[in-house]
Amino acid sequence: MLTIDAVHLREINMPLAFPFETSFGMTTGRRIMLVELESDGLTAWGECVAGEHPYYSDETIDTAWLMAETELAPALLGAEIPGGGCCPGLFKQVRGHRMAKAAFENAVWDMEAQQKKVPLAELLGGTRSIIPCGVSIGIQPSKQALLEKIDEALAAGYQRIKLKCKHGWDTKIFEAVRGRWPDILLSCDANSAYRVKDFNHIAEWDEFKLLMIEQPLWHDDFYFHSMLQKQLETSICLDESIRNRRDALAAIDMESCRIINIKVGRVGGFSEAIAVHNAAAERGIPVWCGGMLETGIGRAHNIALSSLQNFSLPGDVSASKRYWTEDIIEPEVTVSGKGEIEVPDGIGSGFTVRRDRIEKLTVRRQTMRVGARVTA
Ligand code: OSB
Ligand code: MG
Repeated sequence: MLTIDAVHLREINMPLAFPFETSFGMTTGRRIMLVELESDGLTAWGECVAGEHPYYSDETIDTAWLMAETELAPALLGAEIPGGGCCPGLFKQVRGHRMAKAAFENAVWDMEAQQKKVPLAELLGGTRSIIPCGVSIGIQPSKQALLEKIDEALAAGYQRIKLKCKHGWDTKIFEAVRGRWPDILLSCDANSAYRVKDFNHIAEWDEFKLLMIEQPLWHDDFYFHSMLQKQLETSICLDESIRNRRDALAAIDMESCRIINIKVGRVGGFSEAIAVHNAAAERGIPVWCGGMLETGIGRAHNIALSSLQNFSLPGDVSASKRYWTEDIIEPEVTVSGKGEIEVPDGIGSGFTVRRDRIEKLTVRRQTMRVGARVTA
């Protein structure tokens, strides 16, 4: 059994090593909420992947902070629970706010792994000792700049290249990339940039033999994706639309996609991520682990999740140095020349959190304890 004695919330501000542009906007630095839990002398961390603006999902770091403070920390503090699997129950009265919930739930799983002295990956049911890695390459200032980025990623060994796309940065770009690299695993991610009038335009991409087209239409849609999938040879992969296991079942049944991107924050924590993974596995739908420009804390959790068997396609979980000049964990996440990350076999996440570095990056903090609340 675990009892959470204290919750520490922090906001850290971290500049990205390289700007990241998607169809919904440009990110140059991140404001990130971290959750640190204390239980019986142990400490565990969780990262909230909500962005600064509600452009990818309706949550932001500020809504997550509010929910953490007013609902989630009070629900968790003092509760006596066996582990992370109990969090969905504790939080069930709160509708939505899945990224905020995931930051807490994932920290509790991490704590449980430490208490049981097992690797987090093993606790989650993972079986893979190495995970295949891809990269997500943002929209670049020029085609030449993009080709250079791809060159670098391939030279580093990454197994799949995903191109962010939007109107004006799609067909011509795919043509140039395919012209230069006819055989690489290539995919694209539109983050909902297209509409029904674009179906014929998207169908032209079949000639590029993309591994998948990620979330071409509305962020909350299954029906029109199903209409589009009927007109494509290329597989659709859903990201934004899949909030939970039931969404995955609906999307699979309606043939809205043939591949699912699982982001543990988007689905509300490890319990639901495992449920989506299992539902997809039972129906022969491969999944891969998405990324949200995480620090090492979220990245370590993504690695543990990616060790589950049906994470069979290369994910967006890549090396720390692609995002940060200096990460907040030790060792930093590295990718081998074969484009693989080793799943740590140490206790817990297998990484150490660098408190000194976090301290320097912290711009806001709050501590809550059972029966008392202290603002620092
Ligand atoms: O749609 O997968 C996405 C980043 C922020 C928001 C949404 C997405 C992304 C990425 C980056 O593609 C993945 C990563 O490298 O972390
Ligand atoms: Mg995506």
